[in-house]
Amino acid sequence: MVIKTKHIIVWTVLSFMLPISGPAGAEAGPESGAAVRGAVEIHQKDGALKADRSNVVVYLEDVPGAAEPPAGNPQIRQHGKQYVPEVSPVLAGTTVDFVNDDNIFHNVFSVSPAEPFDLGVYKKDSRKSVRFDNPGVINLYCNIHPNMVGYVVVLKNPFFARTGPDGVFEIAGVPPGTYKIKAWQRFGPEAAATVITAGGPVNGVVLKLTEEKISLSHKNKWGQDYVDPENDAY
Ligand SMILES: [Cu+2]
Repeated sequence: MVIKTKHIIVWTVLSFMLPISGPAGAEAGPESGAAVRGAVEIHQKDGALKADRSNVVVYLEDVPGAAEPPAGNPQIRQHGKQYVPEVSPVLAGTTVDFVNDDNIFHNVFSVSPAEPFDLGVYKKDSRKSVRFDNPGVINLYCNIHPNMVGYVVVLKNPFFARTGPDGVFEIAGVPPGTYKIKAWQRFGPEAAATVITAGGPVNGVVLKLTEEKISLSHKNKWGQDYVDPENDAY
């Protein structure tokens, strides 16, 4: 998670200086606190803004207090030879269920240092689970299908959001304080800014990401090239 200085913008907003905006009831957090809202921008190599700003994980780096993982396990489905969702931010300690929707066998493995694992090969309607205890980014691959690429982003607190295509985010229930807010993407370095809330909402945070790569090609679980990418025979 190396941050380049040129990608850092410091966006410091004293929340009491801003009018409250957004629909009533937007603060859906489990506890009292303020919403932090904004959007990400993705600047491509040619300088153009990327239209699809989905699957960016926006999170607050350090927030005091303990939090429990969700009671129900989040699911990542193997659907149409893709991981759905492709990007899953979770709180450390969360168990994720991997469910095979496809009428073919899939594997799930990761060689990421934070949580290396291999779930073996399993068939339609089967599920296997992994508990993610260590913060970090865990790349998900399938040893059969090289185009299956997913990510579990394990975070230290529950103050995070995943963007949709419009790049908009809202993190609810943030306690008063000064925080570093970061945006993680698949195709380049993170962006960061600082937010300050005195108890009211913070609006208009902009995190500017730079896209540096397109390819997500990778090796199989043995560290070798995939031999027959179209082999669905098993
Ligand atoms: Cu597969």
